[in-house]
Amino acid sequence: MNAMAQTIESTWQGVILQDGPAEEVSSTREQHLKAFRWMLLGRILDEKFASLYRGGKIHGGVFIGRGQEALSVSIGQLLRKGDIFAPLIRDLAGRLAFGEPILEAVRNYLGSALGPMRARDGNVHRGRPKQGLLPMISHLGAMISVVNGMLIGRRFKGQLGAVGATCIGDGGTSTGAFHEALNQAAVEKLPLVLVVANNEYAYSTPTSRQFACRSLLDKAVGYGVESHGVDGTDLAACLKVMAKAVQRARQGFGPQMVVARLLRLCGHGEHDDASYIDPKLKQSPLGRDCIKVAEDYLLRQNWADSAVINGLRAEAVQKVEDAVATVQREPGPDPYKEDWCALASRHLSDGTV
Ligand SMILES: Cc1ncc(C[n+]2csc(CCOP(=O)(O)OP(=O)(O)O)c2C)c(N)n1
Ligand SMILES: [Mg+2]
Repeated sequence: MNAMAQTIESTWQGVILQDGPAEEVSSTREQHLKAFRWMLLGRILDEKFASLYRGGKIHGGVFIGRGQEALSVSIGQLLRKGDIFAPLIRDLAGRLAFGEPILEAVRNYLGSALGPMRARDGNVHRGRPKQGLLPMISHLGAMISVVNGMLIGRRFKGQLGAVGATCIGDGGTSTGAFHEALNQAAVEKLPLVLVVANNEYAYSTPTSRQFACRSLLDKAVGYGVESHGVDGTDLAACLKVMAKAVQRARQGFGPQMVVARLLRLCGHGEHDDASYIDPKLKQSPLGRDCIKVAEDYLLRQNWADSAVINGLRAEAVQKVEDAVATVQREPGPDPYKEDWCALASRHLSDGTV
């Protein structure tokens, strides 16, 4: 096996939580290939969910991260085992990069009793808190204070060194929860990385109707928080900036806010045609597809050729097809097998998930 093939092979090894100081080796060929592979898998799985939704096989909403994979993967991949990750609705690619097995995602969407929430909750509402992957709270901004609380809890126990990361959109930065939590993180100097995806719209509301500051970076300045701007369509830039943010949080410089500019190349959810997005924005650099940008970069650097890229794409398609075929044969929930207690079934209430 030649060196390029070996690297590709190793990027497909094991779906486990990241280990080791990944942020110290940013910008390497291996890291880019690994990230690109998660981006592809996230995109293809998202597209599968969208198609299953249109076919009536998924109940509830489907919210995808098309156009935001570079940003999402950067944070997921740069966290380590022992860190905390609280993703938002467009972070399937980041979840996979952090270590969420593809089967967990498919089981939750298709309502398998073997899924992490045992079909008691759907779509993005899934996680493994014990492994640092928090189930998403829909109320925008609420996840930040949950991560703060976990980081403070670890500090009380003397467990230092972990970073907590969470993601939010431009619209979410207008909530009271966002401001209270950012202020608390700053005062407590918590190792928090707050990733803001400014995709120019909160549902159909443009940023001009959301905030009057020059840039969302200014919101961090107001609380004494270090902030970093990045082109969210550019994987190389995202990996570099995110590595710095994660490292500074881990080294004790307090919360870090990363603000990425990009567009979501889809509706708010699969029920939305996104017809309100300004065509001029779509044609601007913000409207670039981050997968295409990353692919061109890999080719330009001579880190992969088109055969390698096609191979990665074909493997991702196969993984998605296999996972869906497996889950479609699994049983749905059986309420008579649940061990009920107040407001929940026991495994959810005692935190064994
Ligand atoms: C506190 C709160 N208000 C309103 C909503 C309803 N809601 C869900 S997503 C969304 C838009 C979010 O926009 P943004 O934060 O920019 O993220 P994006 O969807 O663009 O990724 C809204 C208004 C909510 N979930 N929580
Ligand atoms: Mg938005």
